[in-house]
Amino acid sequence: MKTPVDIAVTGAAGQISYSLLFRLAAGDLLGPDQPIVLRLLEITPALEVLKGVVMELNDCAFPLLNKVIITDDAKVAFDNVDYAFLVGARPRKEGMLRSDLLSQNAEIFRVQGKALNDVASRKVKALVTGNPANTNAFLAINNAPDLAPECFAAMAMLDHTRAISMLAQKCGVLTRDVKNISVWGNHSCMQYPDLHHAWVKGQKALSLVEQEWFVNEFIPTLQHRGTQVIKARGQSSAASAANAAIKHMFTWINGTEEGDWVSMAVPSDGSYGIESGLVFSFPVTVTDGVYNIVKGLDINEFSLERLRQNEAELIEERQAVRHLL
Ligand code: NAX
Repeated sequence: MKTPVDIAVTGAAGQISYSLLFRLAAGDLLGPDQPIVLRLLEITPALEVLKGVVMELNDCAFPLLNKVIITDDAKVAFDNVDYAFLVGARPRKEGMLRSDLLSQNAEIFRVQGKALNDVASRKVKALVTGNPANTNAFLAINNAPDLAPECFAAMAMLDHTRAISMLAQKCGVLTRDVKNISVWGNHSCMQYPDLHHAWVKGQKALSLVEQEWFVNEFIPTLQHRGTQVIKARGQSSAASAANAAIKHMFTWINGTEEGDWVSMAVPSDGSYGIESGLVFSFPVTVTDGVYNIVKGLDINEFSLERLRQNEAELIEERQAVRHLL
């Protein structure tokens, strides 16, 4: 048997983790011959609930799950980890201003960025899911000066898989027939799901759907998909978010498929005129465990305007958390 790999998950007693942990323990990320140790971080009041989740994990008798560590100390959770799923964040409560939500979550990611900087493996892959995901990742990066910014990414994969599914349904094809979808920008209602470069069974997506559908249905439906799920389910997306987190990390480890790409929110290198350092969702390819922003795509006026709007929103979010940089 191989040496166990340590995986940290924060917000481990929450809804997304209730799906994520079981899939990790079943081998969905690292495969059927790689034992793992789960290092689970929660706030102190949630540790009792987390104990219940650990009981259930143990009750599954997963052959790959060597050990589960639970803690309320980020340095214990991140000790020498290669993979960190940063899921935990504070939900928005009624009456709470967006700026309060930003500051409270920013504080969490400031602390966790520092802890990763101090104790994680130097090649850690840290995926931020907790919202506002892009700005939280920006905070973590800026509080982890000894780690390469490329150790971090924020999750746009749920937006990406939602876009694939919606286009596949519209065209009456399977999701695997859809390639090169891009979701640009912020994981917010501003996000820009883009079909200009997408293909469906070898045909240009925009030659198969009407422009009207793309602009007035595809884009707004995806921008508000999370709200629709909450309306229907009474709770926010959980299993699909866990699936997206695994797909993001799996792709980051194993690479993108030849001729295709995925959407990941990563530190901008100035591509497409987006301010360097902002954590912005781009189409990326992954080779040898390293993501690369897809360069040189033609961006028309329509798309450029949406990229700019996302950049402006992220600059505004950054402004709200400046004091924590
Ligand atoms: P839950 O509220 O069910 O769980 C969050 C958990 O995080 C709680 O158990 C809480 O105690 C814990 N937590 C809070 N502060 C913490 C800290 N400092 N350290 C460790 N744990 C902490 O939320 P859930 O539905 O699991 O969603 C988690 C986050 O994912 C939310 O911020 C949510 O908005 C975000 N999402 C992001 C998505 C994305 O695509 N990027 C999609 C799904 C989801 O909405």
